[in-house]
Amino acid sequence: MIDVYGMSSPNVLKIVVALEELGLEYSFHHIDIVAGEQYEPAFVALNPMSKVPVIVDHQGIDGERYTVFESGAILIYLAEKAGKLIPQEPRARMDTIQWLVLQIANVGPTFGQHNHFLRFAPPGNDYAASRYRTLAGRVYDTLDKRLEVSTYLAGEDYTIADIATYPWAAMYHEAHGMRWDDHPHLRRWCDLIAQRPAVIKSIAIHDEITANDPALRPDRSPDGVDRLFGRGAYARK
Ligand SMILES: N[C@@H](CCC(=O)N[C@@H](CS)C(=O)NCC(=O)O)C(=O)O
Repeated sequence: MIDVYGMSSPNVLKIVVALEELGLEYSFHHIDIVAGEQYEPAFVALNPMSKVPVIVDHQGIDGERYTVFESGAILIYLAEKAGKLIPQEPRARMDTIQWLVLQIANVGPTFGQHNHFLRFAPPGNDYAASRYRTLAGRVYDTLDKRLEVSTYLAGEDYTIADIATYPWAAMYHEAHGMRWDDHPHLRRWCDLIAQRPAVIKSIAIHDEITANDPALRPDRSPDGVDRLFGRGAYARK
């Protein structure tokens, strides 16, 4: 059994998709990041960065309990455990790792910042908003160019690189003010992945996670939101 700690988030959806694709048994636990549950000692013991997702595999490495944080590391762990979704052939394996790392280093951080300045920042951040829109556009363009010449990100096989990237591209492309006409190959790939039974099931599970996420409740604490975003009294002096 694998315990998954998470919330409504593309980084968490990645893990649900991988678990569903691999048919691994898991149990989901909400972490309320507005209430600050990520800073409780029991959670910090699982992830020193105080972020979700985290998994605890009770039959992990050597059969012992094993904890993994960082969504990219979790995807590698699950794929290695099951012997699927990461090719063994050296070239295909390295291609998978490169595109997975591109997601972790570029897609997540850049889309996350673009989202923040587009939806959550107070007015008066034109420089940052424009910078992250430009950088996000560059990432979408890069994915589109790759998918013009390759069925999936790492080649002809569906891998953890696709699982890592799909939730971000599918959830945010339109919300980020991008136009599908500019990214037809990305759209073809999104449509292809959206048909996978494990993805359909995972999105339904994620919709339920979203509906029950305490961090999204209308009565959530404004102070907790300030702490999450590092602003107001929580801004570092
Ligand atoms: N690089 C991390 C990013 C994880 C992340 O940013 N998690 C957010 C939710 S999507 C979080 O836990 N935020 C709480 C906080 O920063 O206090 C990963 O890929 O796992």
